[in-house]
Amino acid sequence: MNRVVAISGGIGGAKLALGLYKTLPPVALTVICNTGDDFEHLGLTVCPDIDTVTYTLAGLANRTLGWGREGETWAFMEALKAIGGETWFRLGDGDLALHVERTRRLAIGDSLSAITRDFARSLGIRAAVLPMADTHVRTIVQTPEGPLPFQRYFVEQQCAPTVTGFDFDGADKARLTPEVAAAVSDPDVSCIVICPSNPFISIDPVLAVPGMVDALRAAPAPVVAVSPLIGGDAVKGPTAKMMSELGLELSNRTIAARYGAFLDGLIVNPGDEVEVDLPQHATPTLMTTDAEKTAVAKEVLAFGARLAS
Ligand code: FO1
Repeated sequence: MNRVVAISGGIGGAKLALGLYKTLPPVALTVICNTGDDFEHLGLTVCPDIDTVTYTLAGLANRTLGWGREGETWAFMEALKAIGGETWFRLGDGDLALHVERTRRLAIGDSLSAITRDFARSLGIRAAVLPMADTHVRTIVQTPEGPLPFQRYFVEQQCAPTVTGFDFDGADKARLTPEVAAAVSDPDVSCIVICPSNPFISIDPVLAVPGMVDALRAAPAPVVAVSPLIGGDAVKGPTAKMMSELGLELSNRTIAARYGAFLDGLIVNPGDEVEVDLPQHATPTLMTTDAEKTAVAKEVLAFGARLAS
């Protein structure tokens, strides 16, 4: 069986992961998720990108917010607010159950990989959902006013501060998990897909895990990135704002250069082609409907097959 590996952040990446999941035999997909957004909040371990991918593949994702669960209730947050608790980061009641159980299992020594696998199975997911690492990696956003933990920057401050750089605390001590290492080096994998996630805060933390870039460079399968830019802008989120604040050109040249060490091909939205020294394929990459998600997935798989042959 031809397996496919996707490397994903949260909302944008999960859309392509869902397209791949619906296109492939479900057990053929492995999604490696960013954990740089993870943090400890209200005594709980929060793993937004793992959970967004899990809820999306399980058909449970909140269609309006993109994160959390559809049909969520918020009694916990209302009760927390009434007693003066922290409410800047919202956990819905159903989502809270997952957080309590994950935190309980981490406390008894279970690995994040095992917990993520078990939750995915319980929710009926047949693909493999993997955290990029089992130890803490925490994205820190550097701003002129000082460093900000990722969710303080992203949710509490709504990405308003100017970004001057990023640190991935703990990345130097992280190790590729056996599952991640096996997936990337698997000779039965026909394509490794870098999802259209934010390169700085969703993909770079994964690449910061020691050994990841080398593993991608040595991978038997072609590595294909889907650009997060459409019409020279990001569909959603702070990708374009970060690029301009970091003094980078707002084009796919920047995306290609970012992944240049291991990239075999780049998929861009029509009109966003750039002169780069690697194969490029233009196809509409906006993924609002499920049909668009599977259409992009099919283009990615066909492009990957062309690169492999
Ligand atoms: N994003 C928000 O904008 N506000 C929130 O209150 C919020 C809560 C939240 C809870 C659980 C979860 O898994 C994700 C949550 N997100 C929230 C999304 C999250 O901050 C971002 O999507 C990612 O970290 C960026 O990929």
